[in-house]
Amino acid sequence: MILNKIMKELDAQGILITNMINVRYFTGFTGTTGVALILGDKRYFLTDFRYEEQGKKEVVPKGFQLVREDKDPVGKAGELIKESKIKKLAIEDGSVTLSQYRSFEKNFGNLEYTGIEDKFLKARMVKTEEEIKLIKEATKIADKAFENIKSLIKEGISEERLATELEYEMKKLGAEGPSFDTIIASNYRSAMPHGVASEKKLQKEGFVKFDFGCFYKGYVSDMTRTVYLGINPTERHYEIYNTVKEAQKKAIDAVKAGITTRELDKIARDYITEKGYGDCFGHGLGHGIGLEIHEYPYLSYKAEDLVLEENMVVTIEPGIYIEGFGGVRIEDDVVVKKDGCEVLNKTTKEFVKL
Ligand SMILES: [Mn+2]
Repeated sequence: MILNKIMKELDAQGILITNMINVRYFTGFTGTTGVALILGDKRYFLTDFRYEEQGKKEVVPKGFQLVREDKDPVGKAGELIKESKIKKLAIEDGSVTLSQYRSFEKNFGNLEYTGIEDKFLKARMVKTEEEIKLIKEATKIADKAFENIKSLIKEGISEERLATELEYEMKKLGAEGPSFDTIIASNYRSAMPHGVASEKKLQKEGFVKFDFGCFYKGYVSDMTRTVYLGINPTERHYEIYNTVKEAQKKAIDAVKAGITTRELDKIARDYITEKGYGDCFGHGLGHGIGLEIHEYPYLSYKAEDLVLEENMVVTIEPGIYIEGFGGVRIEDDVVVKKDGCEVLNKTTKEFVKL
């Protein structure tokens, strides 16, 4: 099992998992309060009265023993740790706060600590068939919701109202909610890569960029489409749009197990640079998705260069942004395969005029 392997690699005898995303990933627990504690070959899940029943159902099949502790989970973990006589405990160095760490030191006795977060993030990169199924469903919902609100994309409606309609559609289609603050950026605002929907009303003759997604059974989707509202796009609108579209296609065509994240980023970036827009593509090409909207691996010249493996799920989302004019981004979620990839989003990427 992966936890034992990681523990061995770190030369630790115990792992404390407090980040709820990792708790869910390793124990199956979907509630909001609980910690997992691995001590040698023993696996405990500590939670309170509210989650006793749900916790048992979820974590026992994953090999965890539920320990109910209503008052002091850290103190209880301390008792178990002291009994086990372990010497080195791995904790999530990327998410444990200083005050949590101080309370560990106070409650756990004399221990050596080591960080485990990076190994957890890497363990989560390659998805299981079950995880891929859920991400696919989340992607389907996003595609369908976008289709369902298309008739509302008109002059005069506010970005916020449109975002509300989109999120409502996703929920009606079975989503738990949006996977991040819905981005709808119209006209000059489309030049902002992360322009969260504002009270601005849509106006004619400009781009409208939609970047959105949903949670489905804990797993996310993330997609971006840019449409043109109006009837007279300029040459520049077409040029920018087609450059992004072609850059995205080149990157998608290159996705397969074995290529590295930086190689992929470079394919899209080189093309955009060749077309004269290199300075207008300031973010990475994409990122992993799963239980979180941004996960390893990051497809960026700024991030660690990692080799893509089969069944990683990543976004491919190049963009060009020109202040005062507008911007375009096109984003799909793809599953890495041995000799290529499966593109999950089905919404058209042609230049759409509405
Ligand atoms: Mn994204």
